[in-house]
Amino acid sequence: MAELDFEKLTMDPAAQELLKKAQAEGVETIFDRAKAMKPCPIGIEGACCRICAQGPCRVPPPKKKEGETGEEKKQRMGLCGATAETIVARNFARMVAAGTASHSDHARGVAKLFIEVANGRTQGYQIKDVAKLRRVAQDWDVAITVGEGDDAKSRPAADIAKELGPKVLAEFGQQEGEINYVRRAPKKRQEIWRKHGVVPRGVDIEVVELMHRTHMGVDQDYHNLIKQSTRCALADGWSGSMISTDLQDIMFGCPVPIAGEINLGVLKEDHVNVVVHGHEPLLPEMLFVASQEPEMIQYAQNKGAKGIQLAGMCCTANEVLMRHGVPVAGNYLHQELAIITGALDALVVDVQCVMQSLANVAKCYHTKIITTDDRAMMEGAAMHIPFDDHHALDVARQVLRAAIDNFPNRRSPVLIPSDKSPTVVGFSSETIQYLLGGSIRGTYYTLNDNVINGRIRGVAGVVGCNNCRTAQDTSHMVLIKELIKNDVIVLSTGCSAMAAGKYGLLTPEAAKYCGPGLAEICETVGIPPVLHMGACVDNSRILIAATACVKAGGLGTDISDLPAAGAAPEWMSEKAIAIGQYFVTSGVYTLFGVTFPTTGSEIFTDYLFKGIEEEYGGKWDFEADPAVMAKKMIAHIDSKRKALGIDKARERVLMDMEMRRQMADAAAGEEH
Ligand code: NFS
Ligand code: SF4
Repeated sequence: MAELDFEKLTMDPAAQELLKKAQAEGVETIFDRAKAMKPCPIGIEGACCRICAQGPCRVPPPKKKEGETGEEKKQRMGLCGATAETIVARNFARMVAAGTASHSDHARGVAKLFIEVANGRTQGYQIKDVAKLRRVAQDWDVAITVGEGDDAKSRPAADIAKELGPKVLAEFGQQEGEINYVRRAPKKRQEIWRKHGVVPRGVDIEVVELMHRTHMGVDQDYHNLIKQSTRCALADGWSGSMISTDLQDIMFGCPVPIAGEINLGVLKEDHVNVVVHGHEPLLPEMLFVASQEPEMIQYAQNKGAKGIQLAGMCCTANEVLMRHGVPVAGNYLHQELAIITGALDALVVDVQCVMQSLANVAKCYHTKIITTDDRAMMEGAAMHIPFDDHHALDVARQVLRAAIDNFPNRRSPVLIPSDKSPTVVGFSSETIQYLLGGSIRGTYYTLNDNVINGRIRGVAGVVGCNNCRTAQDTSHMVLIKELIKNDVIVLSTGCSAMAAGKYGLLTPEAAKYCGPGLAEICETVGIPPVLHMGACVDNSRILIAATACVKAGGLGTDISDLPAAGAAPEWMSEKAIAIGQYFVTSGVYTLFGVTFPTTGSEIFTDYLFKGIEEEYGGKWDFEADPAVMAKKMIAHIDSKRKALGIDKARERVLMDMEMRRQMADAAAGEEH
């Protein structure tokens, strides 16, 4: 194994410590493989087509900047004549389709569970948030009262849920019309989508049509292809993902502020350590319940452990953290490292972002990899215990018992890094409304007011993955710190939110990193400058929050008017591309880091970076340097402030604050 330069691979001291252990023990990780295998230079630009067996066809970029002859252009075609534009747009479209499919298949499972819960056919689940059930039901035209006029009474929750469930599930197979939540968007946004013919009809149909149109010899006009990519991505953000968030909140509880801890230091040497990893919170909800049962704890004690430490990883972690305060063991690049601690008794996985190398790493330690979803099996996993909603609690108990049984099998030296940070999470759009809303002039009023007066310069969504091609967490941290230093409040989800947590940015004390305006808000309201809004499906919460800002007034009439921007500085998954596309076409300037998958076609990339803005008011951008990325986002925020005519207010308020500070300093000086 080649030597690794740990500091360059990750800024996380816990990860560095465990990578050293892995090297000493001869255990290979993604970091070793990334060093040994460089990405394909043509594939990285999206310019390789392998959708038929005449290829793969590679379309390299033009050799000359200008004056390319027809003959030269022809050489840059696939065998069938597909141009760089078509090939790149098709590859991009397929990423959108896969990302949308992932979020939506998750959502479908949630909707099916919801129906079972409504009918009382499950074990362990219930309708926890009746208030949210009633709000969501109204959005689906499901009655929440019975009787007329003065006799009207509240309708029982189970009755509402029984009618709501099938209505929501039907949206996946809906063939015509419009997805329901389009009406949640600002009016102007709805008009833009209708004008361009991109309002999704249903969830599944948009994925299927997009896959058809990217088949060999179908849609060969990049603009027409991106149009369907947009319709598909909007079905992700405004339907699939939004449905997951809503129904999960109803069943498991809408998040409210709660304390937690994050990083590998949450594992405990003398406890049975169980990490839940993946994306769907259905089974983890029951694992949480089972892990607290006295019989289960007794069972662990009988095997010589002090208790059971349940922790999360990736988006599953976000789900159980923000609802129950279950600690987080880490983000995406921590999954192999958790095993390398030698203290992980079971790694329980479901779907998405689960590396196949886990089985290999686990061979060197005692960790049992337990797969739990029939859609996601893994060769070499220790066992498969399938989730079953009718006996979910029993399944959870079975999983925990398997983990406990494995506790006495620990062998290699155990190393649990001491690193862990406290966090405050649970900022659903409802929580933000409660904390930064106003009772008189409508929701989100206080937030808007502070954006208008300039204490808050703007709002940034910083989301997405880790990517082993760039130092773990570094870009997230540089970007977020620069934003909050400039009074930009950050909304975060996914592995990015976990990165923020690891370095202390999810606590109100992080106000010390903020500019004076944002610091004042954080101190007055008692919130962190980075609001953890959940898993990646919960990016839908950011759409709702943005819409609420528009509706509260004073910041324009559409999402694209807001002084806001989005970024995924360390993205890697197809889901991130689907998310990016629905943010852009919902009106948000969205920047990605690391690499950009369309640079193989200048024309197509130009469209994403410029032309698309004329149609949707949002656009893509690529920036590998997180400090420059922050500058670009702030410049965009400032241009939106100027367009709204609120650029001067900020100068005034900051001057006021500076004056107040000087007065305070002077007063303090006199006292001494
Ligand atoms: Ni989002 Fe969450 Fe993480 Fe990326 Fe994967 S866990 S769904 S895809 S890697 S942020
Ligand atoms: Fe080559 Fe065309 Fe087949 Fe793609 S579809 S692999 S460009 S021949």
